[in-house]
Amino acid sequence: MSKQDSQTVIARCRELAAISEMSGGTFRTFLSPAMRRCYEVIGEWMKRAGMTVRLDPAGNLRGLRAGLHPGKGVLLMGSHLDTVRDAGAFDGILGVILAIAIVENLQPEPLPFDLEVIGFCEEEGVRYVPFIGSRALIGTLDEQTLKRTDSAGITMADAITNFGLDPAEIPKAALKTPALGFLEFHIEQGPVLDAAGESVGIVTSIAGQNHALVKFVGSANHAGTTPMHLRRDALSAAAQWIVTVEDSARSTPGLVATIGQISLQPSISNVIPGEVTMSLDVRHAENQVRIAGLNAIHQSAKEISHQRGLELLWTDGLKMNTVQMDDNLTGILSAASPEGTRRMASGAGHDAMILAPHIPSAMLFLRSPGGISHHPSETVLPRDVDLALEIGQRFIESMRKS
Ligand code: HGY
Ligand code: MN
Ligand code: MN
Repeated sequence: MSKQDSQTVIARCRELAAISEMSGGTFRTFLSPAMRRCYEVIGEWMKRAGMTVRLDPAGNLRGLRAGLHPGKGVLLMGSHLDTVRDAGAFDGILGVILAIAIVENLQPEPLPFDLEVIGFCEEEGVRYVPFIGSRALIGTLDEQTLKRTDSAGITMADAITNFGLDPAEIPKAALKTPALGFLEFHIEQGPVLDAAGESVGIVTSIAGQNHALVKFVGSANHAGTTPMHLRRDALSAAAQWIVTVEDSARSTPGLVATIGQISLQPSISNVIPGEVTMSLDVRHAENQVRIAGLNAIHQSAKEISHQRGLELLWTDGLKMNTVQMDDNLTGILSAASPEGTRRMASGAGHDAMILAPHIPSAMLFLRSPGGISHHPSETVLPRDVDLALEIGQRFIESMRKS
């Protein structure tokens, strides 16, 4: 069997990047037609690597290489298949394609334990909520979440049914065999490795994050006849708040705060905006600092809405504390990596943060040239992918012996 190398891995990621629900860019969401095509293509590669393939009831694509002693547990590798809008070709999918190549490159004799490669169905949360697939794997995808609707008003349960799966079967997506561990390869998505001229980094922890939906409610009115002192302009309030959000984050080392989405009503050029709704994403490696930053940002929204006589509607969303990777598994990964490989925290969220509290988890970052991600110019270097393939082989051989 020919050895899979970086050329195959990168070509496969770029092939999948063209399987998209937007023209001229990469965009793949939960159980979309593009995702179905992605399952078919990756499923073939999994079969070629000697794995049996199934789609679990939550829409996770799962390739299994049976071991000699199934009772010995299962080693998991993988990452997510979905993307943000106008994404790069490597976020998430690289972790799945690398894992398949590592399996394909293994010696033919079976491992003592099962090896499963998982392509998680939705991590970004663009269509519904983040971490659907990894939450289904650990059995925490609840009924409430299945009732969430997408922008077309379709519930998650209906999306699953429309795709040809059965939401009632979702508990069967949960892991049955004890897991020896979970290893996720992922691009760093930041500037650290590139600035240091290093290929790979070993992840120590994944930063916690809080999301919120923030709405300023004022009064729409005539743009020509309403004097400035009589206005309750929701967009001016939002603009003032957005600058305070940035100031808060800039003044706290390591705190990041992002307003990625904004919509206003009625959004007509000669009408004063009556309502503005924004998304808020706040993260930090330390929980207390993140919470303190979030509270300060919330307080500033209250003050601005009060000063301007507006109403503030604040809806908390995702709340996740910082998650530590497993010491033992990270030690095995470190021993499989070049001497002196950097250890680093992750500012980005990953499926490993859902699994880590339940399954010993480790992550290896690959350099992001230019530190760019969630953007079409996201890329990887062949030599870094070749090194990751070698590290993955050594990691599995160590697990074989342990
Ligand atoms: O938002 C994140 O950190 C990840 O890309 N979902
Ligand atoms: Mn992402
Ligand atoms: Mn990702």
